[in-house]
Amino acid sequence: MAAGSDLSLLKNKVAGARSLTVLTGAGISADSGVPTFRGADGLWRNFRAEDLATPEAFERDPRLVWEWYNWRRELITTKKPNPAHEAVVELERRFDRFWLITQNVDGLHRAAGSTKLSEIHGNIWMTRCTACHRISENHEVPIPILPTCADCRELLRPHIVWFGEALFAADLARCAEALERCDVLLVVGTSGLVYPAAGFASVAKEAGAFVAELNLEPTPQSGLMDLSLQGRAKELLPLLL
Ligand code: BJW
Ligand code: ZN
Repeated sequence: MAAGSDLSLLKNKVAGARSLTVLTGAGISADSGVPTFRGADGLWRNFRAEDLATPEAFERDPRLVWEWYNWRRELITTKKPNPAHEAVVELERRFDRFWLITQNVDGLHRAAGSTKLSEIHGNIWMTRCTACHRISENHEVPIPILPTCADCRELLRPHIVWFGEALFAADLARCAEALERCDVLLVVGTSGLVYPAAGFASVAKEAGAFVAELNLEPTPQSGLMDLSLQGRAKELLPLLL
């Protein structure tokens, strides 16, 4: 658990901020029972990213990739937002200038009530047409394999940013603005290994923000943080309110 003095320092920084940005990763949803990617029980322990989470994998075997996403949908549909997601909603309510950047595709931030957010790696409850690029919400569990577009009948893919794919330019622009203008950046439950999100803490710090990490364990990014709190997101985040 975090040292009390660090906690009260961060609480003061948050209370004194005019603009707050929060960056979240799989660790915030771990407290809801959603598996992370790189931990001891992480998804990449049992599945190879290159077989499932790349455009090449989908081209090679769309059925296999959709089966994996159906399995993830089944798992996530049973999960609910936890007190950490709820604390983020409360932070959004308290700040006029607030932005949430999440790498999570599970939709739990939206389910909790967050509205000012960029889901930079997409959303597992959305599909995108491989031909006409139409994006649609779809909550079917399981989704019938192979799903096709209601408009043009071509193959649908998950609306997810896979390895080697560029993030959406509009999301990146929105994130850059939120990182450059914030007084405080909270980095919650991410290993800080996947770019471009792994570079976001440096962007905010170089722009003058106070940058704090909330994570179960130290990460490769801990050294650049102004403060690193160790503990569960669902316990730490509510303490900042
Ligand atoms: C807790 C907790 C609790 C646990 N409380 N904390 C070499 C090869 C190929 C690619 C690259 C390469 N080198 C660099 C790249 C680029 C690549 C990259 O960064 N790779 C690195 C891994 C090396 N990045 C990309 O490819 C990105 N695109 C890109 O760069 O495009 C460039 C481009 C420009 C122009 C044209 C074309 C291209 C895209 C990255 C997309 C990432 N997508 C994924 C998977 C999607 C599949 C899916 O989910 O369905 O997104 S990867 C996966 O990692 C997922 C996550 O969002 C992302 C980040 O993971 P996260 O959230 O940090 O989770 P974990 O598991 O790593 O960490 C959990 C943390 O929580 C841990 O620290 C725990 O301690 C903590 N924790 N319980 C608090 N209770
Ligand atoms: Zn279409």
